[in-house]
Amino acid sequence: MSDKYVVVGAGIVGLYTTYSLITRLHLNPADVTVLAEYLPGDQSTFYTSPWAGGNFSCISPDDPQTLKFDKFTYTNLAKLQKTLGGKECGLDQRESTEFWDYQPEAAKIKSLSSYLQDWKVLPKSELPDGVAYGINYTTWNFNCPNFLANFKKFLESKGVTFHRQKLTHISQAYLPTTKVVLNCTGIGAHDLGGVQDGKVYPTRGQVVVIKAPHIKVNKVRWGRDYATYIIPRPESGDQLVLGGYLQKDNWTGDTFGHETEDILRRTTELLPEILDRPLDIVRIAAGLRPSRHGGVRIEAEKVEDGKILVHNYGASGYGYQAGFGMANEAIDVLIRELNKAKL
Ligand SMILES: Cc1cc2nc3c(=O)[nH]c(=O)nc-3n(C[C@H](O)[C@H](O)[C@H](O)COP(=O)(O)OP(=O)(O)OC[C@H]3O[C@@H](n4cnc5c(N)ncnc54)[C@H](O)[C@@H]3O)c2cc1C
Ligand SMILES: *[C@@H]1O[C@H](CO)[C@@H](O)[C@H](O)[C@H]1NC(C)=O
Ligand SMILES: *[C@@H]1O[C@H](CO)[C@@H](O)[C@H](O)[C@H]1NC(C)=O
Ligand SMILES: *[C@@H]1O[C@H](CO)[C@@H](O)[C@H](O)[C@H]1NC(C)=O
Ligand SMILES: CC(=O)N[C@H]1CO[C@H](CO)[C@@H](O)[C@@H]1O
Repeated sequence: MSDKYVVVGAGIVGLYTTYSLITRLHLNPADVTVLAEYLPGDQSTFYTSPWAGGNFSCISPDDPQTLKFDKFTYTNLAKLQKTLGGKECGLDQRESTEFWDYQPEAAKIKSLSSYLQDWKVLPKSELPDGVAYGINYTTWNFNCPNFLANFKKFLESKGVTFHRQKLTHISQAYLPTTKVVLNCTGIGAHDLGGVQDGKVYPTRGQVVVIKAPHIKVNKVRWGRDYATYIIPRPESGDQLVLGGYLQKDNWTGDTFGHETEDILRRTTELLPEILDRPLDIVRIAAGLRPSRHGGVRIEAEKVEDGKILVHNYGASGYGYQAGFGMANEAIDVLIRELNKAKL
């Protein structure tokens, strides 16, 4: 084992990045170490990935870069699912219906309609009151905690080392033989010593997880200032994730009774069939999406002695659905830096 390549962070972005690093640079996985305070299996407010509902949805922003990351991820997940052992890895496809209270951006619809499977624009007559636009397609759903655990297990089986460590300063990421560091610290990028990124802020969300074997579809409604969603979790013993909230700059990991009630009201209004069986609440949780003013940061930073640092954080509410594309971009940046270093 050596530590030529260090990935800091073991959330979904760190795992996608580790996978892309190994496959695209054809590395010996034994040269790669993942360093993180929290690892798959852990639960903490400062570890966002286990809390996600885990669907591919149309929530992400409309800029060309995000549209590209979404597309890359959606169209490459089938291969990743196969590599990780099929749908038992915690990733599967489901039908999804999404409603908007307003007309979404044309560029976004153009991009999504070019690759989403079974894409269908719903006729106006089928839209509920107050809805301006609706689509129906086949999406990807993650069972987030299982997927993280299986992804880690797969990378370990190839030879990658996972090491638990809380860094208090960026310099600690450089182990004796380290040549390249990839920074995938999510919300942690806000206050890690060295160069704190004040642009990083949390977007808090609360979800209610219920047991609902009779609900097999995703249903989402996007308002200007709210988001309501219903997401079945694959291979989870029939768990259904109900949400949610998008609260900017709110750091609390606590959950609130009035938010649970509001989520149940909105989701059962959107999909009344939820109440065809008695409500069986499994868990109520809150997480902090790692948002960033100006969007994700994927760029190289100069560090001394020819070492390379590439940042990849700020995935906000779409680390699962855009993260594979972000990882691919981060590796493009790394390859350019490696080539420069050779000149
Ligand atoms: C309620 C909710 C629902 C969501 N639903 C979806 C969804 O349906 N689809 C979707 O695509 N996204 C969803 N998201 C967003 C998604 O969860 C995030 O975009 C994603 O988890 C971010 O992953 P990450 O790897 O960047 O960060 P994290 O998962 O937070 O991982 C950060 C890693 O860096 C490590 N780290 C940080 N600082 C340090 C340090 N100083 N030293 C050592 N290690 C450090 C941490 O320990 C951790 O391992 C949702 C989020 C929430 C809260
Ligand atoms: C559905 O996906 C969006 C982004 O992909 C996310 O913000 C939302 O929270 C997800 N739903 C659930 C239940 O997590
Ligand atoms: C990651 O980026 C953040 C924000 O710039 C910074 O505070 C932190 O030191 C970086 N960590 C590493 C390991 O490069
Ligand atoms: C954070 O959100 C909770 C729940 O909605 C709310 O009670 C609290 O006042 C918020 N805190 C801040 C600082 O906005
Ligand atoms: C709400 C809605 O129109 N759902 C449809 C989405 O597409 C599938 C497959 O074509 C239909 O079975 C659903 O009824």
